[in-house]
Amino acid sequence: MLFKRKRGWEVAERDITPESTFINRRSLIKGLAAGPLLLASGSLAGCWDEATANSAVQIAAAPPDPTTDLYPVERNPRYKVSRAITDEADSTVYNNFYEFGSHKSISRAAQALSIRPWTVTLDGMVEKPITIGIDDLIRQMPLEERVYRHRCVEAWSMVVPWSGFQLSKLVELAKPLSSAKYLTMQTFMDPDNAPGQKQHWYPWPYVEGLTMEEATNELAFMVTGVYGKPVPRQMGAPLRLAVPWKYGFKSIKSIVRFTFTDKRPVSFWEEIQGTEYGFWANVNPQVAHARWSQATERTLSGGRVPTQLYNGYGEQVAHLYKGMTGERLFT
Ligand SMILES: Nc1nc2c(c(=O)[nH]1)N[C@H]1C(S)=C(S)[C@@H](COP(=O)(O)O)O[C@H]1N2
Ligand SMILES: [Mo]
Repeated sequence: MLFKRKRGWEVAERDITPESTFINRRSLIKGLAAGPLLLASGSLAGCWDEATANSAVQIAAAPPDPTTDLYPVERNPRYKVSRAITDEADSTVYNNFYEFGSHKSISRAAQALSIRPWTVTLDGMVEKPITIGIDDLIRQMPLEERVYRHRCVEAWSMVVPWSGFQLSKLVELAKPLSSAKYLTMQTFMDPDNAPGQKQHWYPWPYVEGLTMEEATNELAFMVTGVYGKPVPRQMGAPLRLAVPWKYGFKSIKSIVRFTFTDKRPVSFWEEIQGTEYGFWANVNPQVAHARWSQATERTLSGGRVPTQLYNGYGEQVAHLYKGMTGERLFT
């Protein structure tokens, strides 16, 4: 995510690093041995936290994921993409997860995230608030695989075989009141293990939101796995959202709380730079970001392709926005 804030003391060079730096960094990472190179790429981009994140974090041998036996799950043929699925080796080492650093090479650092025990709270405007253990939740949901496009606002994209369940199933479990208009989602808060959360100029914890109509749309998907296995930490274990018609920052990772409300939430990036990252954030190639075009996207497999309105999902979601005026639907 690229943004600019004018606070002198921050000198946030890492935050305005052009994406070309990331591209160079990735090709470097692919071409050379990983360890020393990650350090080198850190200094390349001037990212103080990358060097620390990738060298200092001691990763204890993680216990096996208790949901491993559930995968692979059956692919739902309704959700397929004409482009090839992105290699796991590419999509699992190029991530946005600011809790572990404001750059793409957080996959090692993210292994410090403890994903058990993990509870999920459903509260706010509901019949009765519920707190449920993640394994109880996952095991009672109808799991399926869906191949979705993913389009980051920074104009890179991938095609991912997510496993999980439709968000509408979790909404049914929560039993929201009819007065609820929005669903707010919140990421864990654990600065000791997620060093990015010590960067106090960010409005932690990461928060995102959808309207109830969006949350109950068939495409809104809760991710618990990917590539036929439990979802890895860097991709948002143990529970992450996928809303493929919106820019990637809406797809919040490692969720601990779902709150039903009648007030539109201000999401993490909207709070940081609302003029560039709005609430709706629907993909549209004709509406440029304040600082770059959204007409095309660089795929993680290599090459550029045209970006599609609603990221190619207009048939399922365009009706949600019909006749809405006075809203910035596409930024
Ligand atoms: N909690 C949290 N969720 C997050 C982010 C983040 O920094 N923190 N980054 C977002 C952005 S900008 C994108 S593009 C996707 C990236 O998902 P991926 O790393 O699995 O590709 O996660 C989104 N969800
Ligand atoms: Mo993103």
